[in-house]
Amino acid sequence: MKLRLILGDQLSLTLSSLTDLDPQNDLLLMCEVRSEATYVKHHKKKIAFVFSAMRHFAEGLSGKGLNIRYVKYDDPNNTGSLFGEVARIIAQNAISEVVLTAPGEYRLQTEMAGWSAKLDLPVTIKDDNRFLCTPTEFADWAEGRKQLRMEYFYREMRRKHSILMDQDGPRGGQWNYDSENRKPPKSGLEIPDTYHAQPDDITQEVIALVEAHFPDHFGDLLPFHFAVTRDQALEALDEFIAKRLNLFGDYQDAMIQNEPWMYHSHIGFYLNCGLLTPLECVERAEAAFHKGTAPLNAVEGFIRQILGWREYVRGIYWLKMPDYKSTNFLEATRPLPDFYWTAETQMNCMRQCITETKQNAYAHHIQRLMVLGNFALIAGLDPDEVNNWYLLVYADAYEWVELPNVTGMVLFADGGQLASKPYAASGAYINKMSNYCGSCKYKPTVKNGPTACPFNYLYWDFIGRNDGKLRGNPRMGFMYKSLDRMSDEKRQAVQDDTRRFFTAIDTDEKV
Ligand code: FAD
Ligand code: DLZ
Ligand code: SF4
Repeated sequence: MKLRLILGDQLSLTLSSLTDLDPQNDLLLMCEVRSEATYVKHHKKKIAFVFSAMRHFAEGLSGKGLNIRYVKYDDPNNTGSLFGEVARIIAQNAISEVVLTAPGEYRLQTEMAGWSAKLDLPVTIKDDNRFLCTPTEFADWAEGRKQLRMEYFYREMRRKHSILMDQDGPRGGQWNYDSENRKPPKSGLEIPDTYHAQPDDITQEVIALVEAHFPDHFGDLLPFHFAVTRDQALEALDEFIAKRLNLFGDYQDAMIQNEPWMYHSHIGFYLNCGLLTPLECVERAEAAFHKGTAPLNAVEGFIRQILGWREYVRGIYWLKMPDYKSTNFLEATRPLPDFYWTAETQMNCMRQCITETKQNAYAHHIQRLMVLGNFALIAGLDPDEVNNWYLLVYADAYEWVELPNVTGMVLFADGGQLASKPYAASGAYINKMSNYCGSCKYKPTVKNGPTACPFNYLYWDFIGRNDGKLRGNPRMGFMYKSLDRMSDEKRQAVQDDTRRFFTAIDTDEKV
């Protein structure tokens, strides 16, 4: 009898560890364990989502007549770790081999590599077949390239999977329509609400469990409306394609006060735990283009995120781990300010994005990158603390996708292996792409002094502080020319404002 362990982010019937399943003899194991729920203190909503989706998936397997053992979090015999649960079930059954699909995080992969010796049994770890590019294929693509730019990887993926192709060339003549996808928000947009599932008895039970066992974890548990089954996740995907995809491209980078969901898809949670597959999302979006219900800039933009960015960051993760986790090219050491947890700040953009993160375990890409991430970059926050925050606050966060986005894209801590230059920006960018500044104590047009937008002086302090590391970057030349032209008085004002701002944070003053 083989034991097949299914992890909480492996909720797919097509999983590689299930392909040669012997339904009569094999035993399946799923377990809610303390080690996975607390290796970072995940957002309450994320734990509720994963546990509820796991329970629904197990119920589906059991309905198919499969022999599944499901260990609940509050089972008195629960040992609290994946290994403990595997060892416990082996002690009770005649297991000849353990089979599983490779986990999504390096820490677990390393741990599992030692299981066979500890269990004195063969442990077969199969490649995760739910991605469109394996780590080996990515390493082959990366071999010998000086720069690993997403755009070239993406073009190969388009060709390989024949997505949005016209014979050999890209549909519409261009590979990338990003330049059409940067419209600032305008008033009067009617933004459809995100998908709302009705919590059933299983979800209600899980919500009570999370409330009882994780009271000190970050975030609001209620309201809870995520999809927790594959059918619901497909409904959420179809709703996005019918109601929001048409404007996804235009407003991809836009931010509006009290509009956390915008025209994004909100399917990252479902993709990353296996309820949806990347190819079906891409194909449904492409079909909308062919039907004429969504324009090319929107469909290409959406497809690029999944076929391009998602696969690319995973490739980078497995190529660069474990060293990637400890990189700190800019030698940033400032602790994460308390307002990342409390949202108590007068910077309205930060307050909005943190409050929404707390409520929804979600923020869209530009909020993560150009507000929360931009601040972390220009304030010089410690990469370990920033990574810890991003890994625990979002319901779609797993290290394979979170780490390259934070360490590479946001913090430039990898020295430019992923991004060609830091995504640093002053208040002018946030003011252009959002309506946050209108309700802020600070003024985006004021550069120095107590009413100045902190992003303005922090930006120039960041450029000056990292002169030795960034001046040589060809894409930063323009910024260093501006810095060189800056008067001594202006430089001094930037330094004074920055010092005052950091002192205020260090002394728990509200900034
Ligand atoms: P949409 O905007 O509708 O995009 C569709 C899908 O494309 C997403 O669901 C996602 O699967 C994929 N995608 C888009 N951008 C990226 C990207 N940069 N990297 C990988 N996949 C992408 N994404 C995660 O899935 N988990 C994370 O932990 C995560 N952390 C991030 C941290 C930072 C600092 C930044 C800048 C980005 C992060 N992203 C992460 C990428 C992106 O922000 C989210 O995938 C997206 O916001 C999820 O919302 P959505 O489903 O509405 O996405
Ligand atoms: C995220 C998560 C949580 C909160 N809980 C569990 C769990 O109790 N049992 C489990 O098998 N998986 C869980 N997961 C998902 C794992 O953390 C995920 O499989 C690894 O991080 C690898 O990607
Ligand atoms: Fe954010 Fe500055 Fe605008 Fe305030 S003024 S919302 S701090 S960008």
